[in-house]
Amino acid sequence: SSPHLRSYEDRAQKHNNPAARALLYLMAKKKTNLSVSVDVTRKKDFLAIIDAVGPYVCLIKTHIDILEDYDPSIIEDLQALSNEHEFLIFEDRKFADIGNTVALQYSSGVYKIASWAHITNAHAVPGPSIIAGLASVGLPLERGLILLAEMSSKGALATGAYTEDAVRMARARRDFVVGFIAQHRMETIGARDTDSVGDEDFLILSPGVGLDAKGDAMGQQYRTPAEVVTDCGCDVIIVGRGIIGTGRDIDVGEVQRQAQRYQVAGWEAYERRLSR
Ligand code: 5BU
Repeated sequence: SSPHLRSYEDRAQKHNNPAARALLYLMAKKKTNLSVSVDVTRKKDFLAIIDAVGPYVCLIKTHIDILEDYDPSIIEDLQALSNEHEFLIFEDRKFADIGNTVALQYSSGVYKIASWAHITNAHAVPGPSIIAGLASVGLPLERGLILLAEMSSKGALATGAYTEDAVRMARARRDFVVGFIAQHRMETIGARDTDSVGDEDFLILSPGVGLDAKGDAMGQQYRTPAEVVTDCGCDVIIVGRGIIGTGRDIDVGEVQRQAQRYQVAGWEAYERRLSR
């Protein structure tokens, strides 16, 4: 049956990719399908938020390049929090170049993303070579890749045939591609042209989740955890401003309360989906 009708625990036991297995295992153990997107520019806020939301999340999503006071010690602190609170790390890097270039961007430069991010993501636009390039670095490190099949922003071009071709690319590299950024499940796409669909288990990670706002002034669109997880069968809810707020000053107590609120909403939506 479709992965979204099975428990995270069952899926963890059967998944072939180590990063996906670890994520599904943590989701079941901590009873959370929440990923917090820590989109802040100061190291102090970044680490304080992660420490506060750590108990409620399965995955911390980063944009490491927006930190103004980045230094390599931030990664050590992030890893210590990841071990303490038991969450995985997802760098939302959205790679989009030829295989040789993305391999360098993933392994090297200032951030050395492959050395600390269990999961990262990529656009499908360059074709299969982008997966080959990233896999050459990530597979030996037991990493997982998420392909962008859809986006949450208004007017996104990743629709229709593009989304279908992204799914086909992923199916050809199920050792490394563990899921999609998408707004729906992808199993029904192109199901006729492959016989591997039956046992495939792609995680659907969905950004654009909010309990209070419907969108922002720059085209972001929000759906509720119930719409995303129960109705559309997505696996992980990604929440940024719904939890960390929009102001310059961070209220860590409020951030923690919101994280707990989204954890409960996401988990209830998952339990409702399984009981349907
Ligand atoms: P928000 O504050 O919950 O709107 O933040 C959403 C985050 O998810 C933000 O870091 C985006 O870069 C990211 N995102 C997204 O919003 N929509 C997408 O389709 C993709 C990523 Br891919």
